[in-house]
Amino acid sequence: MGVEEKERLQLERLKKTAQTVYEKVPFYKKKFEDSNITPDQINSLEDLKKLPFTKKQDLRDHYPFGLFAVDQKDIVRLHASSGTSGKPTVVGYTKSDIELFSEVVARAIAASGGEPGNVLHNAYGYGLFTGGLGLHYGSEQLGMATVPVSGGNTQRQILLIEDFKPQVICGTPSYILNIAETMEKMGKDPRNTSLKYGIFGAEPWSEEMRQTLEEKLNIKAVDIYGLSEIIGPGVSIECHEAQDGLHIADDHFYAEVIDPETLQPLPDGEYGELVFTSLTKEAFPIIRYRTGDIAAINSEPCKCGRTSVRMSRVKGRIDDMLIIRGVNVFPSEIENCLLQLEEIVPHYQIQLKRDGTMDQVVLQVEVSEKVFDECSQDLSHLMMEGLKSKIQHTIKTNCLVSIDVDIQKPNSVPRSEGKAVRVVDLRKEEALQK
Ligand code: DLL
Repeated sequence: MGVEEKERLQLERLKKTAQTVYEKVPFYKKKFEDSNITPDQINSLEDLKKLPFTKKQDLRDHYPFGLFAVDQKDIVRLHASSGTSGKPTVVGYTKSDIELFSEVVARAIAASGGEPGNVLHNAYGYGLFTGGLGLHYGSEQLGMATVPVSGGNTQRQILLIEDFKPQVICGTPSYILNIAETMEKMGKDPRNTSLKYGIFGAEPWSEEMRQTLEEKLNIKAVDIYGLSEIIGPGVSIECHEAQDGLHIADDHFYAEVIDPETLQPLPDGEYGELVFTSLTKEAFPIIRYRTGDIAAINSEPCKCGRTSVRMSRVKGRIDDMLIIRGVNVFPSEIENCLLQLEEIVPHYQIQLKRDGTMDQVVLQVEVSEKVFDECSQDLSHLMMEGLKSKIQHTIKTNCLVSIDVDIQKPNSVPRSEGKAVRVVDLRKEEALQK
């Protein structure tokens, strides 16, 4: 769709959404009144900036169904994301929302390289998480034979990949890496499967991790992004043609980037917090939702021909950003460094500890089997000290932070079957033990 035509459509849909939430959801009516705005004052896309933001806490405060804009009888599906603290955030879908969800995911799979008639191996978790069912409905909508394997039971996944011969695989990048490594351990070559394309997301991952997965599995891998509050997966995806930024389904989800401190919109290309407004959802329309995710947007045309606005890879969540002696760093930036070193494997965990009154950040990494054998399976060898300073040096050079490194033997860092846990805060536990 041409940009002007798209903007006309976005405005028409925005006006309707603003009107609906004002009439149907008391929370929005009050928010609009507090900001002295009525829906009829929305006359351009610029006017969106007059509308108040919505935050995760607002969803929690109205748990479970308080922000729904339709009668309970029109809801056909509920999903929820597990909150790290307290109650989960719940989202609802009408029949037409499920059609929209399927449509945007079908488009996403097509952008990734999948085609009607292909087989899709879906290793995203099925359940309250939107990943499994989201990819499932989209894949069926596109006309693919969908294998609803979900996460876990890795050896059986490998058997199904060998026997069903899927062209497309999807799952979190950390779990797909786990599958590829398990294949290697079983003496199978992961480059020799039927797979051609991978659709990986639901957690931050780095460009280096893409290269690792593409090489290990002999596929083309794209990044898919989404969050349950907006719909689930399919909010945006890279195209396999360019692999250069994620195309936002912006006829349905309008994106902004703001400075998380001043809340002012940022221009194209500048990193800040992603904010989305749904334009067509019925059950759970959402206005200016602050995602907590850090990325930049870009309105330049893409070489694939799609006219949608693109977003960069998500660097991470604001909550996961580490501040080490005043320097900000995201786990995905540390991952980038680790993947440059062939002595270690790309499984890692960052532990936050307390040493007296000082916060301590310890990076747990794992040596490769090869290095482990070379040092006679003894990690205390001098060589390990050399490796430790090499890792520290790489991180210092690339991320400008000094970090403690704890080198472990193979298979000691927990493997992921869904979203990987990259940062573990041990400070509270330590305080309790004292
Ligand atoms: O993770 C939806 C999804 C499923 C996306 C499958 C992609 C594939 P939630 O569980 O609500 O929904 O978690 C949303 O996960 O705010 C980001 O912080 C993070 N996230 C999702 N995709 C990416 C990505 C699903 N590609 C939260 N890169 C979001 C980085 C991502 N972070």
